[in-house]
Amino acid sequence: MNPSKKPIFLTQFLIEEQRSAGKLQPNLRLLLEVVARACKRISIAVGKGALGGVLGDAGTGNIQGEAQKKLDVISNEILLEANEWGGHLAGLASEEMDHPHAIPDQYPKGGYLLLFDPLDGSSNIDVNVSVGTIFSVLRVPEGVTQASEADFLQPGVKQVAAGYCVYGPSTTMVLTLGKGVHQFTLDRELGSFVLTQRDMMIPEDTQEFSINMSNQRFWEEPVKRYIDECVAGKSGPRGKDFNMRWVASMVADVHRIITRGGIFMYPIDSKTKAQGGKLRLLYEANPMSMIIEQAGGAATTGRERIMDLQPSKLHQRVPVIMGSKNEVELATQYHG
Ligand code: AFP
Repeated sequence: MNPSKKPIFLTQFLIEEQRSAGKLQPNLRLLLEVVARACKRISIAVGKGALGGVLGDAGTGNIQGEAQKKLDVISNEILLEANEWGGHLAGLASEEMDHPHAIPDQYPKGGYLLLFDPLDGSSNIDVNVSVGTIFSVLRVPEGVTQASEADFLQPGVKQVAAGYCVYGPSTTMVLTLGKGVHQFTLDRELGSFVLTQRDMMIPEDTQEFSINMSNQRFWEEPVKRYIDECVAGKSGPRGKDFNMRWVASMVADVHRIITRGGIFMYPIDSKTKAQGGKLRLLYEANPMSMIIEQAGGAATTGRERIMDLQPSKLHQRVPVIMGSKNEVELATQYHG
């Protein structure tokens, strides 16, 4: 951001998007503002750390059999509470809930569906490493007021907006409405998101890969080949040295890639094959794929474009390879 220029707040940005040829529907604008407000509350809760008494396990598990952290549960509740009454939604779905959350009877229903991972990377909370919120917005099928699970099973290409928030040294929100990717930074004193980068673009080439190397022995041949060639560096077939980074919060790894390029991989392996992969399609892979593609990158399962997949269940998992276009294409090409 140019400090001599007047800041553009998220509200102003969204109103301008709405005005320019009616690109953004008023109800979608309201939805995004409400999500942003919820993220500010999550950011405050995360930022208090041990002082807020919010660290540690909640003592419960989610549908994926993963232990829930207190902040997973708190973040989920913040997003539900913020969004259920506004009249812009016909349903919400979350990583932390087995089934979609119905809009309570007393509130009006709207034309959108909101899906989210309320606190991605939550195993990093207790060690004070970046975590984040990922969200995806779909249109509710025509004629539906109270959405059922089947209404959420739409391919990623149907998303009307997607975004994530990283709760790191600063809180940043990255948003796409289907035309470019924009970054907002939370001004903590003002309590407002300020536009800090318009039209983010991922470099097409990179020398940085991101994968959990401890899974190496479980990988399929194409992934082994791709990573072996990166690791071989200058003297290998790629003829250049590669660096490696793995935060283990997808939001943080993808944010780095959007900022300076790279390839992020959570491929299918023999450990996760039975469940279809590690990461969730509807509220992790799809929104991140939309953002990555809108920023000029690519996102595949290794075999197909992620956003073309027809989901078959709410908590479906998929293999994920995303980031700098030329690297994703090469890794995908190795899958034959
Ligand atoms: P948690 O939210 O349970 O910490 O999972 C985070 C995540 O889904 C994704 O954000 C990371 O990229 C990935 O898992 C890390 O997985 P590994 O722990 O297997 O490296």
